[in-house]
Amino acid sequence: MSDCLFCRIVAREIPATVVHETDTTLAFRDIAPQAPTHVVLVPKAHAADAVALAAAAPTVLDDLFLAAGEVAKAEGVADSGYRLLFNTGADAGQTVFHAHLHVLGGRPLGPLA
Ligand code: D5M
Repeated sequence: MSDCLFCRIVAREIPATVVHETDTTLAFRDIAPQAPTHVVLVPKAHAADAVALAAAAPTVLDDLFLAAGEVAKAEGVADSGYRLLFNTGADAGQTVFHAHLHVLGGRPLGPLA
């Protein structure tokens, strides 16, 4: 999708700080980090949100979680703990409508709002 921000990052048309890549996923640093570690992981193939991804390509959802574990290890937050988060829809605060898994860590995160 040429008008999708994260498709354009996957296509390397827009720069991002990539920290991990697999055949099906790409992980890059969030442009507005909410924690010392804040990485977003996206499927390379477009899906609007996590539920759409689960319907279209469930194995890629697995790939995202496995990649998130690798990112957490590489970032040094695997032992202390980290948050995995999919915002889904406008009321949840989803602003980019290409499924993405946030990996947040590096400080105590507190309860969800
Ligand atoms: O999360 C969308 C996230 O995407 C939000 O935390 C900012 C991040 N973002 C937006 N543009 C970029 C670029 N260009 N690079 C890296 N990160 C970016 P949401 O769950 O939809 O609110």
